[in-house]
Amino acid sequence: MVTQKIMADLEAKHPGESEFLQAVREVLLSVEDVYNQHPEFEKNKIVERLVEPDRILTFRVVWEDDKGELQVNRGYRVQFNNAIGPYKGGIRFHASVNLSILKFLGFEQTFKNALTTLPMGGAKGGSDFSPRGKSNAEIRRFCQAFMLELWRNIGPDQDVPAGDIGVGGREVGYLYGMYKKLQREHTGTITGKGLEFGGSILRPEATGFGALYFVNQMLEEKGIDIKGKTVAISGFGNVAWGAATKAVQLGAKVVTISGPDGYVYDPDGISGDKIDYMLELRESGNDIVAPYADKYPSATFYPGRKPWERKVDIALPCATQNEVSATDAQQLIDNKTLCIAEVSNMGCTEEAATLFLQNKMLFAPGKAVNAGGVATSGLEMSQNAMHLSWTAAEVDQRLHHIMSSIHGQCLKYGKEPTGYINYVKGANIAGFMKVAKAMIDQGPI
Ligand code: 2IT
Repeated sequence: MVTQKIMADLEAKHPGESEFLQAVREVLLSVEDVYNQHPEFEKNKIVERLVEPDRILTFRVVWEDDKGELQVNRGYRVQFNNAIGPYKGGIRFHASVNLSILKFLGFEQTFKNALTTLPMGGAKGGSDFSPRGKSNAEIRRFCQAFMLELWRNIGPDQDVPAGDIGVGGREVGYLYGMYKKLQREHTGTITGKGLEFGGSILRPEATGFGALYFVNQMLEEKGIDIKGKTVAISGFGNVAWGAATKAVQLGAKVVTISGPDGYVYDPDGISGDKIDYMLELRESGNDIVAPYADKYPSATFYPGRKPWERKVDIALPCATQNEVSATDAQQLIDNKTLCIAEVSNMGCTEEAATLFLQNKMLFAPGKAVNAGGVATSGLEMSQNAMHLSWTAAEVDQRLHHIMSSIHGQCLKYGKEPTGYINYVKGANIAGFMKVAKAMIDQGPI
């Protein structure tokens, strides 16, 4: 494989799909050596096939706002690759959603899901609908209208959506309710459901919990104890909340959270009712974090700034893609940050990730760190298929096991002769090998 040639072709074919091209480039650069050692990959055109989604659905979503006016949005589902299992991946509702973002997410999801050890293919969907400032009734009408189109293309063995940015428990409930009404079957198609109707007990906190289990292993590998370490978290959504909860449980001290409006620094630590307050902030629907500093006098709000300027031991981007720039990365390096783990998908720009690797930082990519979310979705699928529900302890134990396995795969493929663990390379090669082998074994389809 000549990465440059493949990338040039892709760039010509998809100009402007910058996030998708970024995600592909990162994977191809990581797997290039392994690819060249396996002539069967080239022979089977694995990369050429992998970068082309199985199919992309786009559709119109018409809904009525509270003023009685009709609104029109665009809905998508990118069914990226089902070589190892049914399509699986979240739905994102955010004004920024476009095909480039959903293709990057679907591509990443394919490898992430492969890492989980569970049989799930990769997909992603969503809409440019912005939940910000919308009433509950508007959200409900939008979710129902979205599902009115999507339902024919999903199913328990076909494609199982879930939440992502802008899609939490409430939205999953509305989406699933409509799906069930149209399909007339209670198959559990969509994960992140309420506990009363087939949800898995740990799904809301799973992404954050899994991320901290992974971070803990990264630190342990270096002989570092997480207890007493300071943590900068960005975002204040479901993922940030789960990460903060588990960080505190493990004895670390979380000192920041952030929103599109800026970040709050709380040197006393964000724990207990302060973590619960994050949920309240989110539920207000205003998408701002500033009120935290009004409620808790120990905190200061820094408008328009990012938490990476704080000197901390551990940095956890938990908000969205490309939220850590090269400048932020340099700051984190200069601050001698012990560990940077992407909890958001592709939380670092290409330049930032390169800087971390060049400086031999303890750095891990989203597809490994945040895989606990989709893994627990996979466990929800298993429970639904078996018509039973596991206890929190059972789910947590499986989540632990899965995160350890992902860490082990990163070590296997990412440990360099110098002893440095390149988690980016490790995760990409491990995920790629599994998907590539499945594709070859199933023939050129
Ligand atoms: O990025 C992700 O892994 C998710 N949004 C979760 C996907 C899922 O199917 O649970």
